[in-house]
Amino acid sequence: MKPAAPARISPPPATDFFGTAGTEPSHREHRAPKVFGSVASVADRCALGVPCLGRIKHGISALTLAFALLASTTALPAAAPAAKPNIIFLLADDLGGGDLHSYGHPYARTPNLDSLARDGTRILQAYSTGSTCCPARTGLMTSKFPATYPTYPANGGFAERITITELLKQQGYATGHFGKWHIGPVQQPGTYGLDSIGSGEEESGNKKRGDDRGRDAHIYDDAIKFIERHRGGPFYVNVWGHISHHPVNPTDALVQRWSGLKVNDGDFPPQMHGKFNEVRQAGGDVDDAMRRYLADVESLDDGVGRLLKRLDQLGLRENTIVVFSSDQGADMTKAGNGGLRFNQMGFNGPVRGGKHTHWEGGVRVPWIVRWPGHVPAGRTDAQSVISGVDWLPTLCAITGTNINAADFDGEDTSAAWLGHGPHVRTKPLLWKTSSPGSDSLIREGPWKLVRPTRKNGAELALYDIVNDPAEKNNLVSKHPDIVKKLSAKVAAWVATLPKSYVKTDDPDR
Ligand SMILES: [Ca+2]
Repeated sequence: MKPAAPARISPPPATDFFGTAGTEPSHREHRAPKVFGSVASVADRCALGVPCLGRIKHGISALTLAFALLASTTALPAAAPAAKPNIIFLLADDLGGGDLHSYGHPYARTPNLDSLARDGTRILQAYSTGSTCCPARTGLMTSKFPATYPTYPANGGFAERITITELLKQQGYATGHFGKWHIGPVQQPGTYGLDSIGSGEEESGNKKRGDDRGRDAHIYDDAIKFIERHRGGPFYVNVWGHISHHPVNPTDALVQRWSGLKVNDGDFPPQMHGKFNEVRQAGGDVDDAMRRYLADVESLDDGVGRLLKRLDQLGLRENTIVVFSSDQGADMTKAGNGGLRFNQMGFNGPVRGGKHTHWEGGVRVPWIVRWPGHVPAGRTDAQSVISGVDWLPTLCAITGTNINAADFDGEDTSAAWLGHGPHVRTKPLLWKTSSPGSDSLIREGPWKLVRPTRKNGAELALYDIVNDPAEKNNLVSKHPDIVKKLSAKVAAWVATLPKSYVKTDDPDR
């Protein structure tokens, strides 16, 4: 049994989730990412796992490179095709952007997720495609913005749109999905090209809450078994847990690990003080609420640790891409219809808003990618702006899966993953909930424009996210030219969207 947490834990590493985000370069500083089977340079092909004459370092002379190329084609037998990398996607549910120790939480214990960050790269400006569960997962699976679907995908599925799992299935991948679903009415093997689908919503609730390993432990059990079955690879697996979605109610044994914790408001920025005050004013106990929340998160980290350990035991560490993220920002204590949710202590960092909002606190998410020997270890990328819609095209580039880029809303960000340089977007990020009258938003370069509808009476807003991630300063009057340009872009996008949406009773829409 782990010792109880001390009242105060040593300060976390430098908090740079939002604090040091740099400006996006004004031009593309890196070469276009290369893919399997393309005319990639030797260095790029090494980086992507293609066999080559050792890892060729930067700075190699042209003559040496030419010799190496000549040798590889004339003096040596043809190399066997490279083993395509396995892919494991660990997705938390409603986990805040500041909820990990490595993202600056003053108390959280997340050593296994922190090890992923230490052994891989964190991309700090990572976005969800929606501020709730299904819209966020829709962007990840299909590389289409959720507002492009006339029927809410949780109800109607992805219709004719292709998914990343179908594409990888066609490439010979074994495909699995374990945990939360929320992406369609049919959840059985074969859906979206998935060979194996584990327990979903119906298994997620009270049935599994008695497990002293945490409510997601069974999901990690199933994912580990899938990995064992397909250890010969290649495999792709979604491990989509329920932590830290409401209700947060871990077992007493888990909470006991945090018995010494007392919350000091000063350890958090003012954004969290509002949550604390709401709970206190309603007669709640912030210390108790925080202990329960952190116990829930710690049990997620335990599950990640078990999976990573098994990966090592199976000898799969080197050829497996592991990505960790959250579907959107942490929930607010007042969200939903059930009154105040004392235990929703998720921390979004020093920004505004949370789940159900399009403030940075609602759509900015952690993004960690580990791929030993390919993705730089211990690196923080503060400049690239990436999104859930980029998941599909990025993996297609890495696995040599041909797609027509114009069919998708995202773009290939593999160069940023591989450390070739910051990703510079050619397509803007766009948000809108599936309602004709809802606000629409765009992120392009450092700018985020909020275009309100007449209905809600909200104001047109322009924020410089790089310098003002907390969205405090509305710059509409200062930059009318940018407002005009971005307003036109987002209006043109809205004009392409469905004029009406099939109604859904999903409270999470
Ligand atoms: Ca969620």
